[in-house]
Amino acid sequence: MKFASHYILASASVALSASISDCPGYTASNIVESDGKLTADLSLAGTACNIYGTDLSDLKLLVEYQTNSRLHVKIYDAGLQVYQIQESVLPRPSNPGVLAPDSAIQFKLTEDPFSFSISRASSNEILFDTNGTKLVFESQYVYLRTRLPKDPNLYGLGEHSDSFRLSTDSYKRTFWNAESPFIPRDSNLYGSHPNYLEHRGESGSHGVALLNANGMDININKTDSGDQYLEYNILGGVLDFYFLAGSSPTDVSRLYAEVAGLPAMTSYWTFGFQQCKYGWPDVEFEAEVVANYSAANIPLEALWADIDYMEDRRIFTVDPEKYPLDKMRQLVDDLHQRGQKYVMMLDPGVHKSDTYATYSRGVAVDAFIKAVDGSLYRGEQWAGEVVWPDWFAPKTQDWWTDEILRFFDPKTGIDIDGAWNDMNEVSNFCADVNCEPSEEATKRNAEADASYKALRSRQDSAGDMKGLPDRDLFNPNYRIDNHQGDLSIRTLYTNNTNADGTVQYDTHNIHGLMMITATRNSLLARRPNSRPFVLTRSTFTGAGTKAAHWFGDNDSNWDDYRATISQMLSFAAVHAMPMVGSDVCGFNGKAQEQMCARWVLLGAFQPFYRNHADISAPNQELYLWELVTEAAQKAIDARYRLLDYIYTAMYRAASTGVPIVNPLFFVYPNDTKTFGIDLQWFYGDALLVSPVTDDDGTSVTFYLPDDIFYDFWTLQPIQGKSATVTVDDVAFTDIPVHIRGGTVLPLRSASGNTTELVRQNDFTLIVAPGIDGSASGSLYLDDGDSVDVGSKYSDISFKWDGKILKAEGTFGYETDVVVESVKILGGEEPVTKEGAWSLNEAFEVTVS
Ligand SMILES: *[C@@H]1O[C@H](CO)[C@@H](O)[C@H](O)[C@H]1NC(C)=O
Ligand SMILES: *[C@@H]1O[C@H](CO)[C@@H](O)[C@H](O)[C@H]1NC(C)=O
Ligand SMILES: *[C@@H]1O[C@H](CO)[C@@H](O)[C@H](O)[C@H]1NC(C)=O
Ligand SMILES: *[C@@H]1O[C@H](CO)[C@@H](O)[C@H](O)[C@H]1NC(C)=O
Ligand SMILES: *[C@@H]1O[C@H](CO)[C@@H](O)[C@H](O)[C@H]1NC(C)=O
Ligand SMILES: *[C@@H]1O[C@H](CO)[C@@H](O)[C@H](O)[C@H]1NC(C)=O
Ligand SMILES: CC(=O)N[C@H]1CO[C@H](CO)[C@@H](O)[C@@H]1O
Repeated sequence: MKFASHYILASASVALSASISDCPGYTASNIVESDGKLTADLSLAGTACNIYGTDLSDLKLLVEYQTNSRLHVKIYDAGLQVYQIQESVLPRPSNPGVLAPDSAIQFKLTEDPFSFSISRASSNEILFDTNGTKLVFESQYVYLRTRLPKDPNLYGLGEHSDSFRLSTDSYKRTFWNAESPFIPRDSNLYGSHPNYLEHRGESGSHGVALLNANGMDININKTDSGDQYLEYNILGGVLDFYFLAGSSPTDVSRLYAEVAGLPAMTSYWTFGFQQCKYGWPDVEFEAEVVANYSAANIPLEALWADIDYMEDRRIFTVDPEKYPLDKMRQLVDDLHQRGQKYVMMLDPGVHKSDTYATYSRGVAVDAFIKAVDGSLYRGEQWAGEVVWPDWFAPKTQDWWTDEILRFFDPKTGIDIDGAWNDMNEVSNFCADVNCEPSEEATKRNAEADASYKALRSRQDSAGDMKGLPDRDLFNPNYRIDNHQGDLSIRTLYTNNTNADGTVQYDTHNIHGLMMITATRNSLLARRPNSRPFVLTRSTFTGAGTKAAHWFGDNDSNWDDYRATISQMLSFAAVHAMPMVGSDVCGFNGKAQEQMCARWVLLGAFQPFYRNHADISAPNQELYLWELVTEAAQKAIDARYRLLDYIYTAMYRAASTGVPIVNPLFFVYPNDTKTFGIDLQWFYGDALLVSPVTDDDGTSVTFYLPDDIFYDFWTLQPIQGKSATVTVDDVAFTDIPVHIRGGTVLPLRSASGNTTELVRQNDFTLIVAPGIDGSASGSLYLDDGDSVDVGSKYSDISFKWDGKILKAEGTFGYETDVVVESVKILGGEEPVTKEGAWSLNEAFEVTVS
């Protein structure tokens, strides 16, 4: 969904006489060290510089050795007034506590001026070091800088559309969730994940996660004398750091998931191919899309409904003419009968109209955000004049669940299989303070907010961590580089107060996370034993525990096709959000046939796989072109045969935090040539995908590490030589994919037109021996949908030693599906052994 018109308020830039280097810093005292813990007081070391706010004179330092590989460092105000992210929104990891000497990373304090460093215990290598610049901790500005080695390999700090390995020269990452049509480069986008992974090759990887929701700029740059640094410039909140010591990049992902929360396990069907379009005219047209997919022999797993279905763009309504309820129910029934799914959009903006029941019921329980005088805070969204849920208000969740239960009631309403939360940054079509929600909208709803005079005011009491009083919440002196302009442009006013006394200035970036949390809870209320499926545009640290994410309103061009790879890698490998993907073929603009064919193949090897386009873009359903149809049949066939392989990777991500897809350096951490690669990736950890990436190109030059690989399509071996390989004449219906030697790939022997049918097919095990002749892999099986599968799952490991393939593990999921063949790669031709090995117990296959 997009809103493309731009106009930005000119804002006065603040003339500064002082500079950060004039600030006095802090002095540490009263240092207390006990088992696995250190605390200290930090006092302002001189005259306040008050550069962008008021310097806080008394801070506290808390250092906790939480596990052998996780160190928590928190710097916060002694008065406990400064905003801290509510535990209810972002639960913190538990702290088992270890003794400091047992930790793989060590904290070192310098008292005056206060600074600290983090080093790796095994090598004393410094990972993070604030020496040389002074901490600034003000009411509306927090500043901290760490030195870094020359030209470091840094990844993460999403959401952005820049290279995966971040630029280290004059690079600014801004964090302020915003409507971002065309996903601009070098800009803040829809989500905020201020954590990074740094990879240092043979000496290891580590992670630095900052839990802070305030707007910020993180600068990665060099001083005039060439010293590399990374610095935080934050509009408020506390410095709440988790330092993660990994031995490998994969370890860092795993450790980060302990902090942000393990990703939600999604249902098997969510890996199917899905189709959406903003601007489908009516329900008959949708039914035709479904029929045309069947007729074209392109499997369609789920159909999506954008805002077209609503009456006057109001959530929880259907357009009585174009999308009447009875026909919608028929459509969903038909889909369900064929094993297909239906997902519908739910935006946060609620049309403000007394004749609209959803709104009235929300008003009755005080579910909406209020303005300074206690009246409802109004803005403009698809429905016209709208109000927004205050997710902090005590009854908002119940109201939201009630609306969802009513509208999506399987007996009387639309029995959806998932929900899509869009515009939840929050996006407001009202640009600025001079905007009145559109006249037409206001006319329709011209009535006073008489019942809203209960003034909502911030609580200023000490100790509640709800935000310091007396700040300029509208125009802070430090300006982050928000591409929309001032903080409140095209979103909620940052000076609005939430029901719990916190302010939007501090909580803006978590609105989307709160909405998807509420939606997920509501979906669980309607189907208590089905894994809820929520797709969100806006994200924050921890969003992977609730939802899937697509990369927003990109463009139907080759640049955005390429950008999907680094976007996917950042989310899946660094931000603990495995279920991600782009709008296949692009959202804005006209999709060109050859590009769409390539994109369908690319998307088939990314976790979330959906075609979607804007209302102003021509239709781009895959069956509309012959070439794309052929590409789609090939792509989806491969994807579906690999479905259990990727579902197993999803299970690993959800149960341990290891990434579902891998950058090359995750698999080859000592190979420096892999560190900058973001046009290739591993789907799971065994399949290397190397798409054609040049505009309209038919050849691709890609990197093969020093290892043995096997062409996924022909099964022929190819020895990698730490060098690039060029393949010419790659048809628009082809994508180079290689199996990494040393792996066992469980493949369904045949695909199916829905994932339900795929699940009924037997398996082929592809054994791809490594250089030493051995191989291993695994297969996770369950019913594909239950929230709690209990002991009814199988987790089978495969080990090939050159002669015997052993399958062992847990066999709790009963199935008639068997392994019908084992294929050993490596020779001129694969050696195939046929059989019918049950997946309900351990087995061995000898192949000679
Ligand atoms: C901090 O940096 C200064 C100047 O580079 C150096 O002299 C000093 O030893 C450093 N202190 C620590 C604790 O590293
Ligand atoms: C990076 O540092 C250079 C040299 O000090 C400076 O000119 C430039 O503005 C800095 N870039 C950013 C994004 O701060
Ligand atoms: C990378 O190098 C380190 C240090 O030399 C070594 O311990 C590690 O096993 C190597 N990793 C791989 C995957 O080769
Ligand atoms: C479905 O296919 C028919 C026959 O090719 C075509 O006339 C119709 O426009 C298609 N409908 C949609 C919604 O794509
Ligand atoms: C899938 O194929 C089966 C028969 O092969 C057919 O009965 C069914 O309608 C098809 N389903 C879809 C969604 O095309
Ligand atoms: C926020 O600031 C704007 C602009 O100064 C003002 O119009 C509005 O009343 C303020 N709202 C609150 C809730 O303080
Ligand atoms: C990020 C990016 O490449 N955005 C592009 C999206 O498409 C528009 C229109 O073609 C370009 O102007 C943007 O640069």
